[in-house]
Amino acid sequence: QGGDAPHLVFIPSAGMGHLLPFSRFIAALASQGNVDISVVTALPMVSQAEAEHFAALFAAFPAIRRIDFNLLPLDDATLAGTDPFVLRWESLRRSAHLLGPLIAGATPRASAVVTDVSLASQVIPIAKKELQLPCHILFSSCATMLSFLAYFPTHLDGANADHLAGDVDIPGIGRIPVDYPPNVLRNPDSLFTKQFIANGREIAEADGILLNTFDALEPEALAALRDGKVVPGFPPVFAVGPLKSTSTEKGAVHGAWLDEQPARSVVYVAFGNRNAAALDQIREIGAGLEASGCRFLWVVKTTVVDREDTAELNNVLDDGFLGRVHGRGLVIKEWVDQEAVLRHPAVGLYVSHCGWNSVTESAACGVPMLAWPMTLGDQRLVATVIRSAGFGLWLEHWSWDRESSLVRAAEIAEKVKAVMGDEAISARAKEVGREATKAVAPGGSSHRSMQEFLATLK
Ligand code: BUP
Repeated sequence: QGGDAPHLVFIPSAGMGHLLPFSRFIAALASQGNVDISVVTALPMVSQAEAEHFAALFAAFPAIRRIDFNLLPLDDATLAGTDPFVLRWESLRRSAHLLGPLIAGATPRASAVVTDVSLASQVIPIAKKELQLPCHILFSSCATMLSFLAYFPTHLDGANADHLAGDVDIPGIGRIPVDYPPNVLRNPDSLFTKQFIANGREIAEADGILLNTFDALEPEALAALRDGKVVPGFPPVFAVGPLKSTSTEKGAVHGAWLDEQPARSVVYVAFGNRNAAALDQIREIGAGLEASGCRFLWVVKTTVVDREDTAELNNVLDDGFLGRVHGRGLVIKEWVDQEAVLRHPAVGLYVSHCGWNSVTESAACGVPMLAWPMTLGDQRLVATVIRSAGFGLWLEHWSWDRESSLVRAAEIAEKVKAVMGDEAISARAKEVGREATKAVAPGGSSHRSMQEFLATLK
């Protein structure tokens, strides 16, 4: 670029759910031109999927600069057993002081920093005080979750508490039952809780928050944030979604098989990148899909980090399952091009773990959802968005906790059939899909938000 083009330095974090909005936003900016882009890259990446994904992005956009970031070793025995992605966030956070000099040395001089929310409390002061640069957050979840994150410290201060212990009343949003936010927040000693509170305290100091959502999907939460009801004086919120997947995103689609299936007849079942299910629950899901009589495309995952996933499908599923469903059900383990799958006219339902990116993809493609969130992260709060927007069903008692009871095959079959046959949900999903398309088209709410964000860089 050069000349007067602003130079944005992006600081993504770990986990595909966090990386994808970055690469999609970066690709959108790079394609429209007139912005210089650098990406801080912490190496090595945690998962194979991440490593391949970023290599493809840099290959597709050679003008994007890569700023290698060598993390300090994380020698801390107290962290043994921590989720590998949360551990990586901690590693980034503890090395964050090295970012100041790295970004200061960037040429041309950086005009603004865009960081992942998991690093907010470390990076905002570095960008603003040390580097005198505006600092934006690219938030990887929904506006509802952003409201919770931003308000939670105020709630704790009022309750004189250091962890989640009851319902949380968010001004402008309403009452959030205690079992909706990330379950781990009940533990004051968990690393995630400490990071979450620190980031929540700092986030209002950011210069802007970029969100992969759109006005018609979360009207109340966006209005509450923008009106300063959640946190007075909250920074501008730019809802720029749904962010489009990029040409660099590769994966299986099984298009030939999908092409042979009738319109809206296939149930797509996938529980995200980091949600390994227990074997007995996997078998109930299989039996449920079989009993539903529906066609299905099911992505099975048995480990948290993909490099370690060596289990053979035959050992995971019931004896004879693959033979019995042959032709009407596909069971795969590989990385799929999820948006291409959801966009296929044969797909009529997405049974999902409710990762936010996945929900925005389903919304964009007008595909109804059967929400089956975990209690670990933002997924139950995300499920509330599907419910309020009306394009899916969430059965709150469906759990993934190893200690709670299994969701049995018969109930899975019944609900899959029910949502597949629900015309109101299907019509609403199509409407949400149309609203998504309108939002990103010229003159749409997300398109305008993007222009407003770019105007702040001038
Ligand atoms: Br798995 C898988 N192909 O095979 P979320 C995921 N994805 O394209 P997550 C694929 O990864 P958290 C696959 O489309 C979505 O954009 C999917 O992000 C894509 O959930 C992304 O949905 C996954 O936000 O993250 O990764 O479980 O647990 O943080 O919600």
